[in-house]
Amino acid sequence: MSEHRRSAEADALAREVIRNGPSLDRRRVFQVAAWGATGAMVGGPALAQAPAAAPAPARRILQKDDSRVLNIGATVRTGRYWDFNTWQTPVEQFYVRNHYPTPTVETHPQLAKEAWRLRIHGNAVERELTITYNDLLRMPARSIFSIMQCHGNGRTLFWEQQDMKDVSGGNWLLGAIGLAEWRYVSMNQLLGMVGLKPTAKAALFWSGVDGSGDIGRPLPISQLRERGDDIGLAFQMNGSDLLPDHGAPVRLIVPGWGGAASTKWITEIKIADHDFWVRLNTKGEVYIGPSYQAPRPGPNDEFRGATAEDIKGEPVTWMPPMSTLTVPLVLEKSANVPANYPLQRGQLPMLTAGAQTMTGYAWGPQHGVRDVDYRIDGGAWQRAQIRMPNLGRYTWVRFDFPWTATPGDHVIETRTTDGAGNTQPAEVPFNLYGMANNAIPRFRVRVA
Ligand SMILES: Nc1nc2c(c(=O)[nH]1)N[C@H]1C(S)=C(S)[C@@H](COP(=O)(O)O)O[C@H]1N2
Ligand SMILES: [Mo]
Repeated sequence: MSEHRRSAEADALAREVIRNGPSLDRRRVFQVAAWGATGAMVGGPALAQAPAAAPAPARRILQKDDSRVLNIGATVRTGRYWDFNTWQTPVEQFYVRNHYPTPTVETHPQLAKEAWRLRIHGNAVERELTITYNDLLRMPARSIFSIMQCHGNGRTLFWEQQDMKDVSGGNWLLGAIGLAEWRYVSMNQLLGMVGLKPTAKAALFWSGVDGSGDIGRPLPISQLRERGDDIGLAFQMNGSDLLPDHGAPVRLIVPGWGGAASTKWITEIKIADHDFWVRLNTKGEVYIGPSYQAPRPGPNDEFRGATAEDIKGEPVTWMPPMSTLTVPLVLEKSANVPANYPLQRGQLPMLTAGAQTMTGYAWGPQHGVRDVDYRIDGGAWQRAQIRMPNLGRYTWVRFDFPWTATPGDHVIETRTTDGAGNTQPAEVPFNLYGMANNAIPRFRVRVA
């Protein structure tokens, strides 16, 4: 029973975090919540005996509309980052990246909370486990503030700043990112229940629900060993149950890695003593180009919906340090200008002459943000003021700086340096799908 007491304590502490905000030492919460290794709740029957959670309050299910995001493709919506002014991104303003139409309970009854099942299995777990949505709600949950960001964020800079017309993909500008508070059950909790064998090499997180059922991504087991408290199964975003667009009822979150690792509508976790190759880590979301080397599969690796010939490039992982002003980028060379973009092709955003406060966002989830610099018209780099809150490496920071704008056209550049001293480069080498372009963005403005 002591495990259940500790779970209640973890929940009480989590509530305290939410009440008290950033000042509370979150690590304390995380330590208390990491109790899964004792494995008391193993298997279906034991779960069924666990004390029932309080019924969740009824929540209105919103289907996202396009009034506060920008439609850049049939199933793809970018955040209007030039309109952002909050630290936490409201769900209505959060980007959506779906390879296929959003599956809902109507189209996919297995996504109903009562029907949803997650199977954890494979030759590197001690005991296989299938859990229901209610089982998940009974487990100790954590809260984490983390950005979610598509690997393709910044792709536009390949076209606009580096003249790389061969780069293909959606025109995200710098809006394929948002920051949410995620409520989740950690992988450490789940791994404690299934028992991880020392032979474990990789874990495949699989949906199999949307589209042709080919979406999922593996993680090397080192990620789960190093960050098992941070990676987990999320069921709430900003305090409300997940929307269908964001993976309802349950999705994976892998803070800091590009969004493709964070499988939505998840139904299966397979943990094995070999690597996995699927569409998204062979030819789907990989670095393909002369500067990158395609990995070689091992003899016992498992292929699901992909073959060895499909392995075309390096799988993408951490997102590098990046920054943006809340100013729309000028679109001149991109193949298309999204409908409803606030600027026509080649048009510059207008600013009023005189004293301005320029605002922006900076992030670098592997090591956190150390400094943000800016420069005007190629002048000297100056330090921007970073504003609170700043809750650790997985969150972004807001920054600002004063600028006395003089009439005429100007170029403003912003640059993040992360905690390990990595700084945004002037240019990024070509890769076919335009992954992770963190080149220093150049914002052109017209002052009148
Ligand atoms: N099942 C499934 N999971 C998925 C995807 C998808 O199309 N299907 N898209 C991935 C990609 S590429 C990204 S960037 C994130 C986007 O998450 P969001 O739409 O909640 O912002 O989900 C990831 N998980
Ligand atoms: Mo993505």
